[in-house]
Amino acid sequence: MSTPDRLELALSLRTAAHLRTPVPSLADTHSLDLDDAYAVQEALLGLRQAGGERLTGVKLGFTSKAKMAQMGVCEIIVGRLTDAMRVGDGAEVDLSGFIHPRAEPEVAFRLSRPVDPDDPATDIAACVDAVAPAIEIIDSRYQDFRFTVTDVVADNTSAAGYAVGPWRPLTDVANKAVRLRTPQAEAVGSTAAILGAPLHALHALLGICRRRRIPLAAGQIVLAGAATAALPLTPGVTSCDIAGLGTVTLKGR
Ligand code: OOG
Repeated sequence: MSTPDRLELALSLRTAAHLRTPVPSLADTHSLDLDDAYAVQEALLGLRQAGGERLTGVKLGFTSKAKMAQMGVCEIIVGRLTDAMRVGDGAEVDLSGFIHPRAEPEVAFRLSRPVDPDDPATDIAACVDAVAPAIEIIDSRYQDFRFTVTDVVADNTSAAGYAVGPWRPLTDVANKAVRLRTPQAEAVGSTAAILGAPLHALHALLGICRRRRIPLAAGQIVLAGAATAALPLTPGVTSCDIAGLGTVTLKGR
């Protein structure tokens, strides 16, 4: 796929988000491979940066079987987070800014050092200094949240918002109870659902960043992927509680 074609797809996804009008799967009308999809994602990030947004981190998708089963995608993917997506812990979120938002319970890691994915000796866990509970807001720009793996990568892995709770020095976060509560529903699980342990998600991230030339800078955060299926984000308080890490909330209105 040519660079102008990739840019055109990025523009159509950005317009879908701005107008809150979802589009059909790109796979219906384009032959897109994973290289094209990550290039569309990169172009979308470039459009955000041209509008003044700053990259704040990365997120993983489909690191749990619960999410793979919910969406029918079985490949680990990476998307980008920017400061415009950040929601303060406990802050209000205007739901009218989304198409069909969903909430996911996540573990967030903070990078204290830049990570060099090309160095085979890189120990990504040693570059992490803190961990926190987080809620990710996903909002697919595709109709009915229906997409292929290339669609969702192109759409920046449905990234739309995130709230991070209190940071604490990196501790063992394997096999901790996870509870996501919205005003209408609840999902419970364990951090063990995230590739056996959330730290494994960091190793998966390193491999993808190496292949896709995605840089990881000091100060950025990493969302390790949802431990449970996502729940619709509705008006009222949504919370994510992770045993030993604490709670993060946001308030939809
Ligand atoms: C794609 C994003 C998946 C996760 O944590 O697995 C994701 C989607 O389900 O729309 O963020």
